[in-house]
Amino acid sequence: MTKRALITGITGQDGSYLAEFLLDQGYEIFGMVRRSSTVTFERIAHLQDRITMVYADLLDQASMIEVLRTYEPDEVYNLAAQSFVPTSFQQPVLTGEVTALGVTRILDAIRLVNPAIRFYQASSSEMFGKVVEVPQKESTPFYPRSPYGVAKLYGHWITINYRESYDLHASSGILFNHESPRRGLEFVTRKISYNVARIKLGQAKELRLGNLEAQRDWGFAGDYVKAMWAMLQQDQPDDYVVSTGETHSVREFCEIAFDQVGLDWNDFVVVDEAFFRPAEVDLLIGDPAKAQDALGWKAETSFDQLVRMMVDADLDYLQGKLKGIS
Ligand code: NAP
Ligand code: F7E
Repeated sequence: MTKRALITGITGQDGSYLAEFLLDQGYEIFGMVRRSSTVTFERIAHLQDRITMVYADLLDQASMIEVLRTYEPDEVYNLAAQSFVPTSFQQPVLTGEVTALGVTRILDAIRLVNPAIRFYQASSSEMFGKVVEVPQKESTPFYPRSPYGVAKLYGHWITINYRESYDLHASSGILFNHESPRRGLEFVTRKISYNVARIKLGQAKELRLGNLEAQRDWGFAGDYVKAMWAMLQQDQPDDYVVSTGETHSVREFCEIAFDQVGLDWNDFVVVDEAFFRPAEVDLLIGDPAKAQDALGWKAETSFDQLVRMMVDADLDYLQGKLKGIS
């Protein structure tokens, strides 16, 4: 029988890649979207005729219950969140409502409507924050450094709590940063690739950034959504770190991105205090051994490939050769 998956956050970066992947696996997809005065479907425009859009909001419990009752999914992937760390400092309560309590709303809806539904929670390496162990693995203690990290930690633990209390097949993927040409323009990787392309095309003269020394374990989103699916195919629910096992600085990202267009990053990057955060996460590097062993998952795209892919895509996008990536 055709499996049915509900994806919250389908209009986001990961939602679009997960929808593509699940469609390839033969799934029927229900994409949860919230009402907006403007259309937010750019990333999934190419899939729209193969997905059923369903309207609900993580802030509205009844809407979640109604969606589950009506569309009867076998699997729910909870990718929706207020996901931008700086916004979480400006809007900490909203971030808590969506990114933390939103998880309880959907878990409770599953418990009430059909506890057999398998559930994926998009946990984050931001939960490790000021890291107490290098590299970070599933057993590493958490130390979040932003309202976003704190909210994700709540979502992580409520997922474990519902698994243990109600025997739900609920798993958390502790995903490290993953990027793509569909990444939001405000995140540092896409901000760099987009502006490198603008500079190359003569549309901008400089790139203003914050902390160039921050180090992240950056992978490709298209690889990471496969791990989400693999978690829900296991007999038992569990939690998994999903990462490349390598770390690189923002500075290194700049070096390769400018190199891709034959320019020197030193000539264009300006450090601007406005982009520093009240509390920073200095270093993230994940140990993906458990995901490799248990799920057979491995990052397939190197850091160098990722950076160059993003710059090339933005050059195409800005020249009108590519749609659906902003
Ligand atoms: P994203 O591009 O920011 O997408 C977030 C999605 O959440 C959008 O579809 C957004 O809808 C939706 N959303 C926000 N508030 C909502 C609400 N109240 N009700 C329903 N939907 C709502 O995020 P992403 O990069 O794809 O990440 C996917 C998930 O993984 C997020 O939970 C994120 O926190 C988590 N995560 C991401 C990374 C990463 O490196 N990308 C790493 C670890 C964990 P609109 O289009 O309407 O705004
Ligand atoms: O910042 C530094 C910044 O905003 C990365 C989200 O998907 O991954 C993401 O969170 C680093 C930070 O991502 C700028 O200070 C320097 O150290 O791209 P980012 P993030 O905060 O790591 C995790 C895993 C998630 O779960 C989140 O949802 O880059 N940085 N200069 C800058 N960052 C930004 N945004 N802009 C700058 O100008």
